[in-house]
Amino acid sequence: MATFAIPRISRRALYALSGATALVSGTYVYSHYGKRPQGNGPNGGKMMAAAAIANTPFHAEKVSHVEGDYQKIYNAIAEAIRDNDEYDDYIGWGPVLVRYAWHSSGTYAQASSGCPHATGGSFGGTIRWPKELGDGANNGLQNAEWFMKKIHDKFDWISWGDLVTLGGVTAIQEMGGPKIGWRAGRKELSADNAMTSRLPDASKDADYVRHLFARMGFEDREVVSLIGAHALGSCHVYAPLLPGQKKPIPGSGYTNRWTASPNYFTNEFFKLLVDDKSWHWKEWDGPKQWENKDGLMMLPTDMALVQDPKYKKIVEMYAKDQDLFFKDFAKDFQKLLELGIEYPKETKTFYFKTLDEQNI
Ligand code: FMI
Repeated sequence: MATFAIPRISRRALYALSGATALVSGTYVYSHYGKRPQGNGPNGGKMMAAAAIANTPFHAEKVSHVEGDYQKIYNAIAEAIRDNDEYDDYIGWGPVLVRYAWHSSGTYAQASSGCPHATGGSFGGTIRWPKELGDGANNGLQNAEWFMKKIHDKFDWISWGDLVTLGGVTAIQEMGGPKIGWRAGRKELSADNAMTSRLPDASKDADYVRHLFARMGFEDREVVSLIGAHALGSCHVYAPLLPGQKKPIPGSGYTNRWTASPNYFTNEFFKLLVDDKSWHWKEWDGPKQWENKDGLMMLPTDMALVQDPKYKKIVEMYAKDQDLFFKDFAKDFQKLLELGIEYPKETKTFYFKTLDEQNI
């Protein structure tokens, strides 16, 4: 695609085959409300009586654009993914766009006794503000912003929150994943609303994961299905270089891929957790991570999903039944992307066609 400075190499076959801080620290949660007690329950403290309302403080607007307008943006993102498939050693752009959508949404915190209404989430598109994008947990997502900026230059009427989440939906579907329902109407919020230090820390255990995701309102089964997206993509000590970029920017510090098909959405992540008997701590100078005989990786929080008996049952279920995983993931990913948002009753849920389905 001409607007991307990367040479066009179309290799669909290879593409298909190749394979937040209310930082929970002790018992306190740091939010922009300051340090507040988190409480012991998985909901991070006693919920407010009016939690149902307080948990959806962002009111989506009634949009004037129709489904076909958004399908055009879907197609522009999908074509840019397809036509620039050499990015990140031929993993391509899909996985980083999924991570971008997740990190924009995963800043969400429900209302609780310390915080009278919910905050964060994808609504305001605040991940593009330097303060939020520069959060350590977002290392490497500068590349996703670079990619999306070119799409926004062409379709400047779409809000950033809508664009970032639509990017995640497009990437999942184009990488062979399930159809994800998507709704428009997010509005821009100013840089004052940028959230930092709210995303999970990959070095932690199952209890930490359970509490962190409960802050967003997710239960065990939803947490496991969402983390199943680690079938995709790779960890990076340094983010892949962009065209013309000389000095690499830091990634998460972890390294390698989770599965042998990092640009194809599957239940392979769960199968590897259940079936592979060769997992051991990687010997290296970097952060603690697991490695198997084939050089694939797991984060400590990934391995926590088979160390915790409740999580493990769900992992085993998804390892056996990819259709069930796809069904759950579609529902849970849409929930993630819509955290904190109340839509006008007439808002339609769109299900976009893939490029293949349109013979493009
Ligand atoms: Fe994950 N992720 N993730 N992830 N993620 C990635 C990459 C990555 C964590 C940590 C983590 C979810 C949850 C969580 C997703 C999707 C999702 C990396 C490597 C790390 C360290 C980043 C890099 O480039 O080095 C946790 C432990 C902390 C934030 C965590 O809870 C969820 C819920 C999802 C989707 C729903 C994807 C697709 C990638 C690959 C990105 C890429 O660039 O390849």
